[in-house]
Order: sequence, then C-alpha cells, then structure tokens
Amino acid sequence: MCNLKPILYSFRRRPYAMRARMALTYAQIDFELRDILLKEKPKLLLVYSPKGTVPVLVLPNQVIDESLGVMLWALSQNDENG
Ligand SMILES: N[C@@H](CCC(=O)N[C@@H](CS)C(=O)NCC(=O)O)C(=O)O
Repeated sequence: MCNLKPILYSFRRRPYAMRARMALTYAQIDFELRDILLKEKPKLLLVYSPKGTVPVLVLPNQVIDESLGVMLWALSQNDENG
C-alpha cells in the first residue's frame, strides 16, 4: 500500500530538526516521525537527500531538505494564527 503521510527525518535535540517538527505540529500536519542517529544515517534518507542533514520532509510529490522550507510548507498548509 502507498504511504501518503508526510515523513519527517529528524534528530531529537538538534535545533533545525526541532523547528521543522514544531512547524508541522503547529500546522496540525499528521506526519510520520523518523528519528535517526546522525552517526548512522539510513541509506534511504541519503537517497532522498544526499547532503545528509536533517530535517528532511518527504512528501508524495517532493522532498524538502531545508528546515526553512519545511516551515514554509507547513504554514502554507495551515496557519490558524497567522
Ligand atoms: N540549512 C539546514 C541545516 C541542517 C543541519 O545542519 N542539520 C544538522 C542537525 S540540526 C545536521 O543534520 N547535521 C548533519 C550531521 O551532523 O551529520 C537546514 O536548515 O535544514
């Protein structure tokens, strides 16, 4: 079955990853969180984004591998408080 839920590759205590996670939560996006270890990056993450940083948001039709991009995408989906 095709998984259409956005996937966020993240690392728990890193600030760029945290702000992406916070933006998705604020926008009430239902996403799958994949917390990784930076010293053991999953091969699939590097397929999605060869530069190997987190956060990386995998959407059905695009990959966003900059935290600012994730934030802007999340806010474009839902920004109740402006
Ligand atoms: N400009 C990137 C920076 C992302 C970044 O540097 N993330 C750190 C963690 S917060 C990282 O993944 N570093 C890779 C590593 O330590 O191997 C963004 O805003 O997403």
